[in-house]
Amino acid sequence: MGEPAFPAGFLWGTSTSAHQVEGGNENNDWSEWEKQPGRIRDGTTSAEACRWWNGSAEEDLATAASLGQNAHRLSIEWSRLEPEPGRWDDAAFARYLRLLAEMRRLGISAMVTLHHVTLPRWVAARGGWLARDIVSLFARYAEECIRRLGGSVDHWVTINEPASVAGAAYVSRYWPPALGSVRAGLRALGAMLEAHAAAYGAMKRVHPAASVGIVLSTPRFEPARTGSRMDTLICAAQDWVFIGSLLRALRTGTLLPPLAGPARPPGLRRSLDFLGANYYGQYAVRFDPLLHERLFGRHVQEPTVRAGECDWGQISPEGLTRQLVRLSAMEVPLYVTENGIHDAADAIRPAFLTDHVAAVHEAIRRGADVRGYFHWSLLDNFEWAEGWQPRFGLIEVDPVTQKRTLRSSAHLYARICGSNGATASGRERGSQGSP
Ligand code: IFM
Repeated sequence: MGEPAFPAGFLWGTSTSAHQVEGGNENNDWSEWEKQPGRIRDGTTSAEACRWWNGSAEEDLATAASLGQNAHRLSIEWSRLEPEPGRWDDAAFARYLRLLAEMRRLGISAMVTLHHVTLPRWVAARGGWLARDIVSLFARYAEECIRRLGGSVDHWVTINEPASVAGAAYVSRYWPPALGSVRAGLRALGAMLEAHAAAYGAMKRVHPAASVGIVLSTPRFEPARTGSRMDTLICAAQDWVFIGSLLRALRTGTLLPPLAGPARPPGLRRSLDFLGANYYGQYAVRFDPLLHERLFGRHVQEPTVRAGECDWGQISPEGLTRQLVRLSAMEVPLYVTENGIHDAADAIRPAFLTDHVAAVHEAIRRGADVRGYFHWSLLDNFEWAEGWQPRFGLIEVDPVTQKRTLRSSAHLYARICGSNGATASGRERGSQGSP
């Protein structure tokens, strides 16, 4: 197999999130939302999801370990841990502790996200990310989590994809609370950055050596028409609102327009020990004077895969390399915390997987300090407003029977993990795409 292609100790894993896999979450904003007619495109609900809360997590992670994965990124469910303001649920903490202990036994490093899309109902009732006291509530929750689970977690993520949540839930009406207001979205985004900083500070006070970061969605935006000044301008504006302004805020501690909130949220400057990048593809942005809620930019690329309103962009491994090189300016270790494609037939995924791992390798070659790659997802799960139709898993799941079937890509990824990436790096690409 030759020299390992990636740095020693590289994390090879997969990602999931609590609401998407646990099942039986009845106390968060999505549990109510997904039951309302028309909210979920295929009419499904998360229901039992993948039954991770009731024991399947350990079995699925044992499969992951047997496939050579040495890391997993999961999220914990705030509504289970703090079902009412200030009341901590010991049994829920114990459940996560059992899971984390099993991961350690299996040799799987744990990256744990505190907030991945859902909010407890009681937080949502106060206004969610617009609630007056959301920053202190989130910091208190983060502090309790690190106190109780800190010894079992290798990396903490405060918030997953703040800009996606602000966009889908506050600017659009695609996720709850469906406010449909650009202003609310920008306030929610500012609040998430403020809450991240407060959580970071609270966690470091408990465990100064803890590794705490944030995960951003980092699609690539490109002007649709070369030479069009308007496309170029709007493209830069979308990139700024979705990615650039967040990077800048995290680096300098200052919220610049259009982000709303205090100009310098306490503790925001350099409040990250690592940065996670979720990357699915590239958007071609075309000026459209009527599309104000999308900053006058329509995405006109031919999507490789689309589900309903959700378009993960055009496949572009090169875009991942470029984003990782760009993110290096943050001067912290980087992780690809999500990357994947919904492809029930597993026809596109093998080449997608190999090419994106190779793209990470190329970024490292160009100087990016990338320490791990987490494929989205280990197994099919509940894809929010799109329901169960998009299938992102290396493992196929029948949500009714709960039967698991390994897709070819699961075996391909096992070879990548087992060779520390050599089978997908530039040097040994002979079998590219073949399962
Ligand atoms: O399933 C989602 C995940 O929850 C957040 N990032 C994108 C994934 C695929 O859409």
